[in-house]
Amino acid sequence: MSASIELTDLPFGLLVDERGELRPATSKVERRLSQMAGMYADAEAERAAIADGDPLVYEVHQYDMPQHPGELVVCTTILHAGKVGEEFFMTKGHYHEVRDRGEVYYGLRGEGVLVLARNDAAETVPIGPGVVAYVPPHWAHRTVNTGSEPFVFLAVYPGDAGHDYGTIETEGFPQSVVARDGAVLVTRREQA
Ligand code: S6P
Ligand code: ZN
Repeated sequence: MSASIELTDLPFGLLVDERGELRPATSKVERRLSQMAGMYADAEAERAAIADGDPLVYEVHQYDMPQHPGELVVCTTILHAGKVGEEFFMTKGHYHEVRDRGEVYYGLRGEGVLVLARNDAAETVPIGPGVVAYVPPHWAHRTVNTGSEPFVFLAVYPGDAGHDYGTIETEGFPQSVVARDGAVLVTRREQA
């Protein structure tokens, strides 16, 4: 770590609301379905949805920090409601580039599931308003909106964690979350 890195040495407050607005935010990311092509099990439904308007799946609003382990990044995710085939809208999912960096999520609105994977192990944690969910170091993580309104949560993670999307793009998650017979079901993922 460079000694010249500029650390944030003054306290401050951010305003967050249940819509996921973070004020101020220093960066915003929008992910449309075409930017996560190949991640849903039903390839035909995925192609059709991209052709039919390419829906906005989620947004991330972030207050960026120096890439230093002592700093904490704060961001919100607004994961919209929808399905591709029977699979609920979800984030791409990632490992932290620095594998031993954990993370905390805090539910603000809607209903969702945090899906985690490590080696052959798989776990899920339901998140709703007021729930604090813990992502331990070394676990890949993604969220899924299992409701009919936006699923919104706040996340806090170390400044140097980084994001490894490539491993998930190659290997996928062992579990997917689907709507079947009117119920929310966590299933063994069928590869696309
Ligand atoms: C960052 C944290 C979240 C996700 C966001 C979008 O470490 O886990 O802010 O970035 O939910 O998911 P993804 O997988 O596209 O980064
Ligand atoms: Zn993360």
